[in-house]
Amino acid sequence: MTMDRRRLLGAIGVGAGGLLLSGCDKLNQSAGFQGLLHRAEGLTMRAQRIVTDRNALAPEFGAADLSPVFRANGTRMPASPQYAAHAANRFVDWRLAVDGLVQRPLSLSLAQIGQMPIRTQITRHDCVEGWSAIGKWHGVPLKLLLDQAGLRSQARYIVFHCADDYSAGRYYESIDLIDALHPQTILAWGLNDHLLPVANGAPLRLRVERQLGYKHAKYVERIEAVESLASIRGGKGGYWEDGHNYEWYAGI
Ligand SMILES: Nc1nc2c(c(=O)[nH]1)N[C@H]1C(S)=C(S)[C@@H](COP(=O)(O)O)O[C@H]1N2
Ligand SMILES: [Mo]
Repeated sequence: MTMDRRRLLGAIGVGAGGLLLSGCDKLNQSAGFQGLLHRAEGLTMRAQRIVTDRNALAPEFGAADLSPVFRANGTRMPASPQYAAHAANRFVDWRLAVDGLVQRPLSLSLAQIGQMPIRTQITRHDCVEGWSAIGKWHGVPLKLLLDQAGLRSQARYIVFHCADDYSAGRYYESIDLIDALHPQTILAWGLNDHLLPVANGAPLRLRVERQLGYKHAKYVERIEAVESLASIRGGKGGYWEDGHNYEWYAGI
């Protein structure tokens, strides 16, 4: 289905503006369709599983579709002195921790992560605030990091702990293993053929292409495998979920 849509869009040669108005997106955004979806009590993941294939790929685009500027949203520069010191030092002493329900907890430098296999993908980012942008991301598939750490059998969710303080504490997000192991779910260290700018989450940010913008945690410094989200912070799996009633599963 993804391939058919991509071939169709390629064949009719629409540019970035046209892509934003392609048929599926119109359907997703139409009030009637949204209303239909939300009428079902407790939609989100269960119903999403029935109406869409969660393993399907998000559309990928071509170089001609790239947004001239990939805007930044939310935190643009984490406020902590530790972060400022890492940024000033080009993140050479920065480490990513991978821990929780894993057999081999990891502490990886950016150089080590950069030496792992690279996936590059041009995808569209959709923010609930009503803007979209197409960017080219470079990073390591999350699955490879999790394979290296060895998930324990009880692990059900992956939590991303970020370096930036939002009003109620550090930003954080979480996804289930279907998204964590999805081939387009990457920890990106590059954007548009450059290292990731600070404003877009340097040195490492999540791309989870089947979900909305707020799920794409920036400034990730710790990845934790857990059995349940109940004991993490507010218990709803993310900064916006805990404090502002955003959906935990924000499928697009
Ligand atoms: N750590 C962290 N991650 C975050 C945010 C943030 O403020 N802090 N904002 C989220 C939101 S709402 C969006 S739309 C995207 C914005 O990514 P960008 O700055 O690269 O556009 O990051 C998401 N991840
Ligand atoms: Mo957003």
